[in-house]
Amino acid sequence: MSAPALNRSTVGRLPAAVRRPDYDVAALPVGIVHLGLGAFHRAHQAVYTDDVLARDPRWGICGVSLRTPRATAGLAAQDGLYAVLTKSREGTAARVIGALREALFLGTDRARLLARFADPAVTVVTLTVTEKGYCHDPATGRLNAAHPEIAHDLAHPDEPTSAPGVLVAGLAARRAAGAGAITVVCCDNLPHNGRVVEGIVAAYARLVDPALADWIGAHVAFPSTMVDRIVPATTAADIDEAARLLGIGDAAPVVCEPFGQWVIEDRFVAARPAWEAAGAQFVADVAPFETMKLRLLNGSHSTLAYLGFLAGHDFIWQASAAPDLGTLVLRQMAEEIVPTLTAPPGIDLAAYCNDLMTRFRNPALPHRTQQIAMDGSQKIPQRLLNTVRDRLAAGASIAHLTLAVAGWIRYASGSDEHGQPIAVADPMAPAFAAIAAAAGGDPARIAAGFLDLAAVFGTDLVAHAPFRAAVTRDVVALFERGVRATLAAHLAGAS
Ligand code: CS2
Repeated sequence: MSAPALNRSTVGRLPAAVRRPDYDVAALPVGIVHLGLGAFHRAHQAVYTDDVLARDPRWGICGVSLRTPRATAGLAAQDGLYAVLTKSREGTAARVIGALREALFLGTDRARLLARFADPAVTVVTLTVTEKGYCHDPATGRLNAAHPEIAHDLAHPDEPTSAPGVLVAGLAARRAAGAGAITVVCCDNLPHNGRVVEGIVAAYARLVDPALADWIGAHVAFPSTMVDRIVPATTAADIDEAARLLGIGDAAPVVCEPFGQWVIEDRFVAARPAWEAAGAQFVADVAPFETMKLRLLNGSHSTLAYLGFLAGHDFIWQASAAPDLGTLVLRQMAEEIVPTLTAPPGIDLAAYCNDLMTRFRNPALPHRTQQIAMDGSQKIPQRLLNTVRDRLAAGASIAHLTLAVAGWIRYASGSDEHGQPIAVADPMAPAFAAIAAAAGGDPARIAAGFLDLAAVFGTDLVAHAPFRAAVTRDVVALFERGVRATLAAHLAGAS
C-alpha cells in the first residue's frame, strides 16, 4: 500500500525530527513571483524565504514552470509542500518547506500569472531559468533578437513562452494596473546577472513598446546576486528516501548539500523579505563574489564534468576524488583562477578552494557529470573564457584552462572514447554536429570549427592565435591519446 501523500492535512503527522513550517501555510499571501520552478529554486531561495515567514508572512511564493507541467502537478496536489533532503557524509536531514503557495504552469496558467504581476502585494520577482533561458548571446550578454523563442514571442505578444517575453508581459500588466515598483532578482549563474537581465528586458521591451521600456527603466530594479548550493536532479531513490524519512509520500522532494550561500546587491525598489535573517548577505557590490563563484566553483565543475565524463566518471564526487582530475582542478584553481580574483570581503580564497574540493567530494550527493555538462555553450564563457581573457591580458599561463576548454570541445563533438555517441544537450548542438560531420574525424578541424564559434568565444578569442593553438593542441591530444594519458602528460609537464 502506498504511503499517504504530503499535504496540509498530513503535515502534522511528520516525525518530530522533520522540521516543518512554523507558520500558517494556508494563510500565506503571495508576495513573490518566481519564474523557473526547478529543483534549484526549491532548495535555495524558497528555503531562505521559508526561514523568514514565521516573523513576516507576506512572502508566499507563486512559482511558475515555463516549460513543463511535470513538477507543478505534483506540487499543486501537495498544497505546494515538499521536502528538502540535505545530504552529507553524516546522513540525510529532511525538512518540509511551505513557502511555495502556488505552483503554476505557464502553458495553462498564463492569466493567473499575469494577475500576480499586476498585484501590488507582489513586489519581488525571482528567476532561475538557467543560462540558456535568457535567450541571449552568451559571449556578449545581449538579447538575441533572432532567437526562435524571442521571434515567436514578439509575433505573439499575448502568448509569451520565453523568460524575457514573460517578464516583459508581466511588467506590462503591472504598469497597466498601476501596481507600482517591483524588483526582479536573477538567480542564475551569469556574470553581472542583474545588469544582463536588465539589458535583455530593456532591449525586448523597446522592441514591443518604447513607453513600456521607459516605465521599466523608472520602476524596476535588477539587483545582481551570487547564488550557491549544489542541487543534483532528484532521482527515484530520493523519492523513496523521502517517503522513508517523512513516513508519508512526497512526489516532489529536492536533494542538496548542507552548504548554501546567497549574496544580493542591495538595490531594491519595493518591499522585500528580510532574507538576511536567514543568512543571505546584502552588499553594495556582488561582483567579487560572483566572479569567485563562477570561476572557481562552476569553472571547476565544468572541468570535472567534461574531462570526468570522458574518463568514465558518472558523478562529480568520483571525478573530483580521482588523483589526476583532483590535482588538475586544484592546480587550475590555485595557479590560473585565483590570481585573476579579488578576494571578496571576509573570504580567504585558499580556504574557499579547499572547501570546494570537500563539497565536490561529498559522496552522498550523486551529481552527474552529464547534468553539469549540459548547455556548455552557455556556460563556458563565464566559467572558463573570462578567466582566460584575464590571464592573456596579464601575459600569464592558460595551460590548465585550455585543457578544460578542449575537454568541452571533445565532449561536444558528440562521441566518447569508445566511439559511442554522447547525448549532447545544448541549444547549439546542431551546430556542433555539423562541425563534427564536416571535420570527418580530424581533431584539428574539429577544434577549428568550434573555435570559430563567436557566440561562445567572442570575436576576440576567435581571432587569438596563441589561444587557438593551445586549445587545438589539447583537443588533438585528447582525441589521439585519450583523457587519462593526456592528463598524465599534462600534470607531469605543465609548470
Ligand atoms: C552546476 C551548477 O549544473 C551546473 O552547471 O555547475 O548548477 C552548480 O551546482 C551550482 O551553481 C552550485 O551553486
